[in-house]
Amino acid sequence: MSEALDSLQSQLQAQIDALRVEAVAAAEALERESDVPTARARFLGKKGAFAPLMQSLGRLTPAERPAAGALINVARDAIEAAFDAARERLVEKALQSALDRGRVDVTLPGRTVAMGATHPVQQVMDDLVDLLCAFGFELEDGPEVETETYNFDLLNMPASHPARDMQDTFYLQGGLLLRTQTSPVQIRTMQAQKPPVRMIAPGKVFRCDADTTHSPVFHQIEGLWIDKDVTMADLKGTLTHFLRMLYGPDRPVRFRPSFFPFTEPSVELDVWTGTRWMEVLGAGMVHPQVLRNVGYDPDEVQGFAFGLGVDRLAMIRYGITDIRYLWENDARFLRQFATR
Ligand code: FA5
Repeated sequence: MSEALDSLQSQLQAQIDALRVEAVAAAEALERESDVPTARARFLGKKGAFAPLMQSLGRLTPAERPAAGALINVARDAIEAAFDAARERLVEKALQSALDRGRVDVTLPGRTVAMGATHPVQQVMDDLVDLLCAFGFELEDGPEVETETYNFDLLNMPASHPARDMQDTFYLQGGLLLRTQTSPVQIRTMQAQKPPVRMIAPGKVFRCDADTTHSPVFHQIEGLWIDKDVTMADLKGTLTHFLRMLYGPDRPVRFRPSFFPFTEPSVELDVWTGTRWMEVLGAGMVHPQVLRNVGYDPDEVQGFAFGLGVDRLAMIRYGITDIRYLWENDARFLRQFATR
């Protein structure tokens, strides 16, 4: 090797070493992973510090080039490794600081979460439904927003019928209303099924009504049993048995004759609260006109229907004197009925 080449090589070597030291120091000084690519490009990128060195290779003879090229490659590899190490270190550091920020002290006492409980009306509703299902009634459902046809007309209460005034109705636009009773589900079920039918339909109903035993939103369970030879005795037996299961055999109950356009004869049932009689349900033998309205033949089938006032049954069970307590959402009141 000539002296000139020697000096060119050692000059190149010195440059490479200087760059390498600078690059490794720069990699080690980095503090964020996101800064790694820019710093790396400053040395190894197309326009980085190594680019002129690569170009200078062109000024060497073919014989000189391999050794010089190898020097550059070794340095580049070392720098590449320094930036890889920096990336790894910074990723680890970011992870550690995220973990430190989110550190959980497992020795601290837990925060208690206030537990809700089933509302007393829902508890009674659930019990009633269970009991009635055990009697063989099947669950049905219907809309809370109804048409006049289902809420009234098909239940034998045409527009002119004075019985419509028995239930103060919340009317909506477009001929719709909030159902005043669960009885429309009777109609919907009979329209959809052939007899025999034995169904219950629990749900919310709405009336413009408010005092100690009347709430504007309350709950009913409709019951319907249609078959070839269902009689008034079945009605009385079923409902008496049902109330005995609920309140025990000693609770006084009484049937009173009543009137509903969709049943004939009709009755109401009162339960003794301890201080007074409380009306809890309306019932009766399904009116032949209602059977005809759904395409049933009243000479072939008959049956009974009932509509239970669930909130009133809850008042009796828990000795609540004013229905409005049930809906004021006072936690001190509701907590008394928590079962868990
Ligand atoms: C009816 O709603 C009839 N659909 C029941 C029926 C069904 C009769 C099938 C015959 C055959 P009534 O308006 O009486 O009837 O209401 C039934 C029960 O709901 C009442 O006995 C009472 O316990 C309860 N109830 C009525 N209005 C309210 C109210 N505003 N707040 C709480 N409970 C009420």
